[in-house]
Amino acid sequence: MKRFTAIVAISFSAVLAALGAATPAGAGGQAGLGCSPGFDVGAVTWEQYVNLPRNEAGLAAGKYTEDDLKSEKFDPTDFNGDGMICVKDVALQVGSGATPVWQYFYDIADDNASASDG
Ligand SMILES: [Ca+2]
Repeated sequence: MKRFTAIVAISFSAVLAALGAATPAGAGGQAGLGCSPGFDVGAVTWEQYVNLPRNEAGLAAGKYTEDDLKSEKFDPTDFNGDGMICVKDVALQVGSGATPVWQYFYDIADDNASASDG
């Protein structure tokens, strides 16, 4: 039983570490796993994606559900099926004059999309 708790704790801190590494503050060097330069948040897993601030805000505001995010956003974007997508914080980039909808959304694209030539 104690082992299970330890594993959960390790997983949680790994997610936090990954999220920290993906914040714009650390941007510059890491383009992520095959993400285009504009995708400042980088490549994220579903766990990271659903916990991003704007998605959390959208969930809290009832703009969509976790199922919506998974079935309408994450899954259809993950073309190569590796469980990672690239995220761009549009509202952050266009500033406060942004179309309000971006308050609760990110622009997303598959990582390493050019590898889909199989
Ligand atoms: Ca992918």
